Amino acid sequence: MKKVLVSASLMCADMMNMGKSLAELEAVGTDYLHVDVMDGSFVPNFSLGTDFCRALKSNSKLPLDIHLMINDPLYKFDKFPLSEGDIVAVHYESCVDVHRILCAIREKGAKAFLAINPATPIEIIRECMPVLDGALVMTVNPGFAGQKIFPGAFDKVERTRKLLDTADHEIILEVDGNVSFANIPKLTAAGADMIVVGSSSLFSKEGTMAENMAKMQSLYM
Ligand code: S6P
Ligand code: MG
Repeated sequence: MKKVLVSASLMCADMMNMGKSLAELEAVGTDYLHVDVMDGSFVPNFSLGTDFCRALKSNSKLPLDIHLMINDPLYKFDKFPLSEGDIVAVHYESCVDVHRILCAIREKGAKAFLAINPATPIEIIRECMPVLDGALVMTVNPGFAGQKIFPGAFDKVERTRKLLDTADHEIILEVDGNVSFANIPKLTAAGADMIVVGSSSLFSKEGTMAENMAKMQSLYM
């Protein structure tokens, strides 16, 4: 079976039963806890934050995949509890000095990922590749769960994979947004090696979490 890293989008979990969800996520073999941080300014929504991440650290062994959808992340990212192996993704569209923040994230011992919105050209990734651990290609506009993948997403993922493969070190290609059962084969075939999964797959009401995970794994291409 192809190895694909699974990052579970916690904004799609049952907020009133988070402890139970965390235990289930560990049991089914989730690789990362995806934490969507929204400030109501960079995106038109509010979501999870620093205290939530601290609570995750005390209640789960899984590493965090912190997706910062906020303005001025350079002055805010280190308010999050970070351990070796955690990921911090910052948006190109939110940073004046992208290179500086990617280096600062690495200095804290975390992995630096650069996120880009659907309308942002992939070429901006090239200059950052020497200091990148991963690229996060948004397959929906950020802000909400339950959206539909944007036309052209599969082609964009394929082009990004080709670009990342020219780097002199391994760079993970993460995709986020409507990573549904129907879209997983196309996204993994296009070169995604890390998927953010939410309401349209891992947390789908169609099955239990274990059933959904098994179905996802059978769809990797
Ligand atoms: C969107 C956010 C995402 C969503 C995830 C939800 O702004 O960054 O991480 O939570 O995409 O999954 P789904 O299957 O509902 O699109
Ligand atoms: Mg996200």
